[in-house]
Amino acid sequence: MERTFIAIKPDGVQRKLVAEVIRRFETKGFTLVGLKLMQVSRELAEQHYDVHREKPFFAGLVDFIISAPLVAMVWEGEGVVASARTIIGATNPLTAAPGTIRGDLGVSIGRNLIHGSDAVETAQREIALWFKEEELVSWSPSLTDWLYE
Ligand code: IDP
Repeated sequence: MERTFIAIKPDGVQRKLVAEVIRRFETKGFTLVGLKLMQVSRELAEQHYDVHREKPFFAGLVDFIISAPLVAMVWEGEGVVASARTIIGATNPLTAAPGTIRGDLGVSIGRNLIHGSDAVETAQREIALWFKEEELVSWSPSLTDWLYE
């Protein structure tokens, strides 16, 4: 089964949108296998956004990510990496489609509420960066036969 890394960024936590975000992944049919509220270190934030190190928004992004608690999660399911990106919506909430998390709940690219891995390989790297193996729980929800043919 595929897994992806999802983070509810500090703006999502401050705006009390944790339950709203989790609801969207749960009701879709994905399985939560890891969850923690974290005050992120600068080192972890910089490692996570390493590909953006040279971008003009990098410093502000890292400062924002470490400014308040964040919720880190791992979700599992068939095709969950790409599907989670669809559920999350485009990077800029102003142009993100209605029905997506960013499209429904945000207005600013620098406060776009949520992170989701952009590819299967990225998900593997991010899960290993954010979670220890023993923090992830492998389990089969009893609903599985009603979700998958
Ligand atoms: P993604 O989160 O949709 O995958 P990326 O292009 O990987 O988007 O950018 C990572 C994060 O960096 C975005 O979610 C957003 O928080 C921030 N970001 C991207 N572009 C800008 C920008 O132009 N201004 C401010 N922040 C940005």
